[in-house]
Amino acid sequence: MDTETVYRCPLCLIVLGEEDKLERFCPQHPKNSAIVSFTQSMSDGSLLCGDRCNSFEFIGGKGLLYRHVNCEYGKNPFVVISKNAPPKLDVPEQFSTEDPKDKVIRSVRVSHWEITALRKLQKQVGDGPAPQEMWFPSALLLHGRRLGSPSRSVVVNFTGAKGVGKTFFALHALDQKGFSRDLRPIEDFIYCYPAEGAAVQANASEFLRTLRLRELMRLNQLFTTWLTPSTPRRNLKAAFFPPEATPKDIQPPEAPKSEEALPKKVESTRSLWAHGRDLVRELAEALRKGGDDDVPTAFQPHSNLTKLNQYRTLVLYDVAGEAAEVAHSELLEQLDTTVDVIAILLQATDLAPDAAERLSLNVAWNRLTHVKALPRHLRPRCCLIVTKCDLWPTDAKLDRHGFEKALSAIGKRGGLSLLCDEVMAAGKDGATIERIFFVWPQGGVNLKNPDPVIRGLDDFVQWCFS
Ligand SMILES: Nc1nc2c(ncn2[C@@H]2O[C@H](COP(=O)(O)OP(=O)(O)OP(=O)(O)O)[C@@H](O)[C@H]2O)c(=O)[nH]1
Ligand SMILES: [Mg+2]
Ligand SMILES: [Zn+2]
Ligand SMILES: [Zn+2]
Repeated sequence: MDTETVYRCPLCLIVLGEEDKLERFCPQHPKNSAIVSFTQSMSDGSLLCGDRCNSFEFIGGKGLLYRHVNCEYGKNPFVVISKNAPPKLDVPEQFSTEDPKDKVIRSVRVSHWEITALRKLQKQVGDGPAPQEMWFPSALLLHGRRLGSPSRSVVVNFTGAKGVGKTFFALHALDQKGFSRDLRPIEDFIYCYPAEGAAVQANASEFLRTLRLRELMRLNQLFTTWLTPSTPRRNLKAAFFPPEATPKDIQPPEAPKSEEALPKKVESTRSLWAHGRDLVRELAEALRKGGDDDVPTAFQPHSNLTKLNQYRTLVLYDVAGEAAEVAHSELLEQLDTTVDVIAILLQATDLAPDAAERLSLNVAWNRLTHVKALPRHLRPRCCLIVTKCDLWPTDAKLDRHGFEKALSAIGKRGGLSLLCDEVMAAGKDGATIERIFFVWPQGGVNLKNPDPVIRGLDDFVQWCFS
């Protein structure tokens, strides 16, 4: 195996090593479950269900699941722990919640595949003690190389002030209809980290509510009324994309329509070229050294573990605004050095000449200073996402240049002027911000348009995988 390849648990983000164990559960062969040592599984394929079982190819009802034994953060929100009884898995089919439209408490059924899979697990555990960790699809086992080179799994930290649109954008990144070009997700996985000390019911219903949101989107129904401010924690939203990029996927975007003029993006072709160049270099280096062991992973026949990683996965940590609004957040500091990309969101409406407060700009500046202060070798790639561009509030053009103009018109002093400097430098050598994306739902958010295309989403996702 390529020594640079590392595998990480998607829920706690630690690099899996000798002491770590995973349990696998195959819904097609529930009796075949086993706890396997991670290192051992590299050589004997014990992380797969069996020679003839293809559950590793699926995400969803038929797909192989793992849990990271003793995972520090990834606990199952449906496990009830009581004093005198063993931990019990209790996955409801429905939950009660206030309907945001008429404010009446209703019972809502959730039929996302995760609930079906967890109920199957519940049946399997029966009266025995339930493991306390959360299960995740085998394809979500993070696979990457240490050196931030192009990877098939990209972990993004989404942060920004409250209400800036993190959850809205993250949810659309899981939805095929949010995209306008060929690269579209084929499945998704959602997880809400249970709040410490909170009642099981509260954690479970937050999780069910998020799954319900996703379901409404899939059904093309209005879901924005269901968006609630998140509790100050992270949520995980993962989108799975088809295995290989076809050349069509990585074409530069079509020229924007005049009223939506955005800077021409040549980034995706550039990075594709850079990726190819890196692979050729690696291969040349390996051939020069000689010996099969040195052949880079991309050229090796599929080992049992690489079988699992056919999908490209985009993992979005959607961190509630409160965490970003304080000067120091332990949660963010931990995430900042373990993710591949830090995406800082700010909202276009804060650019209005008469905006009452510009919280999202101040938070973005605060976040940027933290990213800048990280040691080089620990610093993830960083981008800025300008949300709510359907509500673009200034006369300046909706493009990079107009954004710079609008920013400098409102803030010449203090933090805002420093934010301006960072924005001006974006994309240049050594700059903190690598790219700026402008995003908005085409046609705005309204009842007639519950599931719009999200402008800028394709570019963002392609950049993440580049
Ligand atoms: N018009 C418009 N509204 C948006 C857009 N993005 C989000 N919204 C709305 O803004 C509100 C807040 O969005 P959220 O995604 O919940 O914000 P958040 O950043 O997750 O907020 P917290 O979870 O509280 O930190 C919702 O009512 C969304 O419908 C956008 O691009 N355009
Ligand atoms: Mg949110
Ligand atoms: Zn199986
Ligand atoms: Zn873990």
